Amino acid sequence: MSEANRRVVVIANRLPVAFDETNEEWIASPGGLVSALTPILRDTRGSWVGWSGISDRDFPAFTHGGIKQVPVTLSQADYESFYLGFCNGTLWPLYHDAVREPQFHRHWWHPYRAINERFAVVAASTLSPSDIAWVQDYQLQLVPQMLRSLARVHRIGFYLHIPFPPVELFAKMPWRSQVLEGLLGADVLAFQSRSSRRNFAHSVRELLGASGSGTKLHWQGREVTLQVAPIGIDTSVFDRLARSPETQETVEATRARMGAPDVVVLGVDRLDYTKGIDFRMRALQALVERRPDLRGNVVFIQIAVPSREDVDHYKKMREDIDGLVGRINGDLGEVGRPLIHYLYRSVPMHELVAYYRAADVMFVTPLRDGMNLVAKEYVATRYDETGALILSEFAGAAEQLRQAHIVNPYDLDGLAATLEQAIDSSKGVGTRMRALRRSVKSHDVFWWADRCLGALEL
Ligand code: ADQ
Repeated sequence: MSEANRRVVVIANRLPVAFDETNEEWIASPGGLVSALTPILRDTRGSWVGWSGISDRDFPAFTHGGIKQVPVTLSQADYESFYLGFCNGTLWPLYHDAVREPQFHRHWWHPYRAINERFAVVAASTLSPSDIAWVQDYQLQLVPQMLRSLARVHRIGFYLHIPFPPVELFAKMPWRSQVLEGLLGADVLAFQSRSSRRNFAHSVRELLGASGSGTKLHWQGREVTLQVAPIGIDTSVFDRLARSPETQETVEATRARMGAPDVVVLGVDRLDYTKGIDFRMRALQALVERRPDLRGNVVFIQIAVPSREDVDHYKKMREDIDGLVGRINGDLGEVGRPLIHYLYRSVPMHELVAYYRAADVMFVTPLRDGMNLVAKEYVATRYDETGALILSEFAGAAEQLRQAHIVNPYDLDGLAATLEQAIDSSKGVGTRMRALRRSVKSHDVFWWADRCLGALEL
């Protein structure tokens, strides 16, 4: 079979479509990953295996957007133990530097294994020997090895969207060997950053005794390639929306509604304890306390998308942020002019772009992040090369966006000083933003997909 004909089968926790139960129809879930993979899957007659997002409901395979969609069924109990439990109560905190205590429960691990097996069985039923199987992310780390024993395929790839932790942390997990062996079923394992690849190679050498370098491991008579492939965004979508007259009107109206402040600082995140939202708010508070002249002239907008609200750590986080916003506004706001404008909701993309355009300073302070696409989206909207990006050194994006104001989010004084500097420098056209834009454009999501699938010999 010629290379151009090789089918790509993506295996991910979620399908790229969501089921609308009111109208009983499938709706495409927008996003850079989906826009990059859709043409490839369509051209190769590929398919996508994933959960529908609706528990306790079986859906037959169907075609949407020219792609065969193969749903995997999860019950409510599966969702709780597999997704909320092992994925987001164990793996998520462990892989993010254990900034919250990871919970190790056997009654979460067993469903994790069983559901990985379910995904592998469904995927195997749609795979042929010349296909590329491309498994996505931490929810499905056992699938590569399971697929290897269930199906004959051309190549198996795995992409980790979140960081891989240092061996000292990873080693705490009681099921560390099973997870590593699961991943090593892949021919190519790709990571967001050099540090994640390095951590993985160390873990495999130390905990399983595998041999090899940081880029090629030898395991059970096979060679496993370790790749660094930082994910990007579809920059053209952000650029087009940023330049539209409607966006400009929204920007002006938004700034006017806030009392035409001199400087707008913005944070945009899923409400997650890894994103450092509380740290950035405290830094803002410290700066405004030290510089009373900024009161009334600087505003901070925080937009937080609700996320994993059924997990305890997330409930607590929401209460903490609510309290912090109230306290800071109580201390430093004026009637009609709060220092912090806080929206707890998802906003449509055109509105998000208007906020990016309204922001003189983008404040991105994760305590640990695989990549952080928000930083790249902000840069992609700054077509006039204005604006300043503050970026945590612990985001994968910091390996690429060296021209940002790089910060340690734990260092409150440093954060406040950098915020002050960014506020002062944000109005002019900057060589920093020019360099950032070059990097974001040249390493977009299409570059990323080519790099990953190229290594899998598409
Ligand atoms: P996330 O942790 O979700 O992704 P991020 O990369 O920043 O983090 O992506 C968030 C996405 O959600 C962005 O596209 C952003 O525009 C959108 N978003 C955020 N707040 C929003 C709001 N209020 N309304 C609407 N949209 C909002 C995981 C990893 C990251 C990695 C990505 C991709 O944790 O490290 O970069 O996957 O691999």
